[in-house]
Amino acid sequence: MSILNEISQNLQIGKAKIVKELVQKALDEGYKPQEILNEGLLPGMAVIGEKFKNDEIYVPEVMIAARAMNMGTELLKPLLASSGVKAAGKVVIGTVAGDLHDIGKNLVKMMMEGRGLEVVDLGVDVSAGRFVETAINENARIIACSTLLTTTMAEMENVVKAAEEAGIRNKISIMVGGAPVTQNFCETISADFYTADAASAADVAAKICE
Ligand code: B1M
Repeated sequence: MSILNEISQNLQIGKAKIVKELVQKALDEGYKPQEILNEGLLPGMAVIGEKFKNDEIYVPEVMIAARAMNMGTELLKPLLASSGVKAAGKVVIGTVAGDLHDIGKNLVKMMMEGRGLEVVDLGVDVSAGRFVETAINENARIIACSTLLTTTMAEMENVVKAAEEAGIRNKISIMVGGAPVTQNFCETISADFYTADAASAADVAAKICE
């Protein structure tokens, strides 16, 4: 079995410590951080997602796998810096109110930091008001909202409205993303940018801050 496969398998059974060791081993063997993420960690999480959907596993198993995923990505964090031009600017990021998923959001944060952006991470279950208040206090250029639940997508529109009400809409770019979000949805709620994955989100954010 290839080491990337081993990472995926161990992630699926929630062996966080082994995942961390294998990620380190893969790095030592010369695998690129992006390769470890895209061909080891993410496919493991995709299997978990499929099993969860089909009621083959339940919340505790998913949480254990998520912890293993986070331990693996933590190790890759300093290495995922892009070779592109460094951008300077501040981003306020969070998962919207009602949603506790943070793996995708953490990846976006990681990639943005890799592009030289300063990222203020508000965590999960973040209200529209808190996104906007923090953006004002931190003088941020971008608000980045993530969501994984169809039921909380509407919260993104509240962020756009809160930015309008606070009078900062023309000074701030609002980025949206997460599994149920689409370009069409982004346009419907009058957000500025939708990206499908963390690396593209970092590319767009870096461009905004150039
Ligand atoms: Co949840 N969950 N979950 N869950 N969970 C999903 C999302 C679900 C699709 C599973 C399913 O049924 N198939 C489903 C949502 C269905 C829907 O809305 N239609 C679901 C559900 C129903 C729930 C609960 C309601 C379950 C319950 O309690 N009965 C509950 C909700 C809790 C809440 O939030 N209030 C719940 C709970 C959980 C756990 C806590 C157990 C755990 C989260 C742990 C954690 O995040 N720390 C969890 C997990 C892990 C998942 C799945 C299995 C995996 C999500 C994940 O981390 N994927 C997920 C199934 C799936 O996605 N297939 C599922 C890996 C991650 C890297 O991908 O976050 O999509 P993702 O990020 C991507 C892109 O979307 C993008 O970049 C990343 C890749 O580069 N991206 C952005 C993300 N944010 C972005 C922002 C951007 C740009 C790109 O710009 C700002």
